[in-house]
Amino acid sequence: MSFTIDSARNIFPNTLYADAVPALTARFNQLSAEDQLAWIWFAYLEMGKTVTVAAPGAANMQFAEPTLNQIKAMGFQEQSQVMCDLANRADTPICRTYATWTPNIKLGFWYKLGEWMEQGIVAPIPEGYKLSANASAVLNSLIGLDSGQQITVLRNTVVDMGFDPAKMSNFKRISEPVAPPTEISKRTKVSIEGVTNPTVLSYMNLLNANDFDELIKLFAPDGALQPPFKRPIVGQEAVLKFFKEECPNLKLAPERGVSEPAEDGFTQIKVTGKVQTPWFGAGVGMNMSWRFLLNSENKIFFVAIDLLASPKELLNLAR
Ligand code: 45D
Repeated sequence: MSFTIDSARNIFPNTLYADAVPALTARFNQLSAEDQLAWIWFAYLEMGKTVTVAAPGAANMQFAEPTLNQIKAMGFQEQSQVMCDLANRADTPICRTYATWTPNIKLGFWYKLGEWMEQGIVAPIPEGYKLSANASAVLNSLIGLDSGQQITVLRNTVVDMGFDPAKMSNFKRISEPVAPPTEISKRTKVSIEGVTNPTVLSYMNLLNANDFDELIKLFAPDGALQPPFKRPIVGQEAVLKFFKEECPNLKLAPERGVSEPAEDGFTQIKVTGKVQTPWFGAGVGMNMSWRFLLNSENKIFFVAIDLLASPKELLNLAR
């Protein structure tokens, strides 16, 4: 019996991922649009006490500029309406434009609006706005999570706003220019306690160097990558597109792992360690695992990336 993508998803099945994140995201989605916007505002303020959002240099902002200028020119009431529409996933021109942006552009857009709200250029959350009891409870749960899980919840809320692309007939994600990879002489090399497999080491090093064209060659043609809380992305073309759209400037710091033979000449390797996003830099180290399944040619047939439930999971390398 040979592996399928579905069976591959179950390697190292006792990996405990941060299920608090989808649980909280689901509770957030039950809130009214007004409550959602205020909730994010309070969550953002609360998190700002411990972590700082780094440069909005993380996003190609030129794509959001026309929409931002349009919003800037509106009165407060109209601005509030736009923000509510985004939270409501309404069918409006701005919500349709928003849907075509990559997660980084969406984050950069809100980063700018947040700045403008503070400066009084965009309608603020009304002074004295009181969250519903439900929203307050959801906020308290968020505050109880580690910072890596908090920023993931926040990212989810932003990424899910706007009109639903599945309902758009002519949907086309904008494609951002991809920055050139890091010069060879400036690249770093990871080392992973317990893992010497060259494919796994190259995966980390090439991702850290933004060298996606070389990185994709480590995958089998029908290979798959499963991002945290997502279904697998299947095939070299789709995975490469994902790398270019969502993975520039990540910093992977794997720490340890195990490698063992699996059936049919496959090898399964689990690695744990930290990941930084360009948005928060060294301020937030997310506890992550990579579960690789390599075929007999040492190509990646499957890799799942999980956000771990707790730092303790960094030491869980059991099958
Ligand atoms: O609504 O090996 C206001 C893969 C109020 C690739 C606001 C990976 C109103 C393979 C405050 C203005 C990618 C899978 C809003 C590895 C309002 C691989 C603004 C993993 C919205 C390792 C809110 C990568 C704002 C990972 C500005 C795990 C919110 C990457 C900003 C994770 C939130 C990245 C930001 C994460 C969140 C980034 C900037 C979790 C960023 C989160």
